[in-house]
Amino acid sequence: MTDWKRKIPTIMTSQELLDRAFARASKAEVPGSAPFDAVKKTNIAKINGIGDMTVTTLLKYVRAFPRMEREDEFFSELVDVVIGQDELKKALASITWCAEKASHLQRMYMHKVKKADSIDVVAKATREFYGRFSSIIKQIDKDLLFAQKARDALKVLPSVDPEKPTIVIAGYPNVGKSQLTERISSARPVIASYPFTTKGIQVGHFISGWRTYQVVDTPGLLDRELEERNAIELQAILALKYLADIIVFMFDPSETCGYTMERQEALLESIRSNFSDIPFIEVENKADLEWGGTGTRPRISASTGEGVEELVKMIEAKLREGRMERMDELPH
Ligand SMILES: Nc1nc2c(ncn2[C@@H]2O[C@H](COP(=O)(O)OP(=O)(O)OP(=O)(O)O)[C@@H](O)[C@H]2O)c(=O)[nH]1
Ligand SMILES: [Mg+2]
Repeated sequence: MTDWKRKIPTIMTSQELLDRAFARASKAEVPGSAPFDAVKKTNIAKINGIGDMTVTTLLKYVRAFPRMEREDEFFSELVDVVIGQDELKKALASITWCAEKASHLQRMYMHKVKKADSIDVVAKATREFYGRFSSIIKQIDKDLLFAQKARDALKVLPSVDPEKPTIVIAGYPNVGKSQLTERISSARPVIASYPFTTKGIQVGHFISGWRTYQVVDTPGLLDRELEERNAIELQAILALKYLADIIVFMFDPSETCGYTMERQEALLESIRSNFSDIPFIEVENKADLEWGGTGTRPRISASTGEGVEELVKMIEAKLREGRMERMDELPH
């Protein structure tokens, strides 16, 4: 993951860009050999100042965004779900178009002022430049707003290291995924007694021996068709698809999460069939409550910590097993 996240500057609105450039230009004053010459040179300085400052800023914005072609699949799909890749591309293309157009106006009016033979012509050309320049910058206002929203969304996307062994915690909403993530890793996700508390992917780590594991907390998934999934759920699906070396599927047999075990089992089945090549560990959480656990799966309480240490050991063993199998597949 590159460090562009910290590099995308705050994106100004059209009005802010214009106000800043015009304010700077209003202070321009260039001496000349005669009063007319000074007026000309001052107006040229204004036009160039406004043009240069704005064009540089616009191009800086465009360059600051990551090029999706260069990013890994997980990241580029995540950006698509959270922001919309096509919309982002369109917004950046409009901003580039505007920068070119602004630069063209700058050159054109600079020449007009240079060639002017009276103060009136200089004043008229400068006024015209201000008008046309404002109008094209205003045309990209919605693109700038979109870019600003995209910037904010990009900033909170998780940094994942594709090299690290990764445990993805999945399950129905409100079953305790975040509570478990917090208990076993450095992540500090929000935990709350309502569904869809977690709205994006959260990444934490834990170290065991010489190994660092990545733990990914995902938004809750409902048992429904992929096409019906919303942007929040799709992030969980992407984590399963691209990141998981192992999936910890969590049940809440107390059903205090608000969903029946039947529906939770149905979700497990559909996830299993979609990700059949990834090892699963099924656990039943909230064992500290009055609870209809099946007795066939490890029982834990993410709240009290009961059974969690054993679960972590089981995860590590299963990851080790998977690594051995992959090594066996290598040519000897
Ligand atoms: N009694 C009990 N409550 C728990 C346990 N684990 C989690 N909870 C509670 O269950 C609720 C949901 O916990 P979260 O960790 O936010 O659940 P989640 O699965 O991350 O939920 P979403 O992010 O909404 O999908 C919270 O009120 C937790 O305090 C547990 O082991 N026992
Ligand atoms: Mg959560």
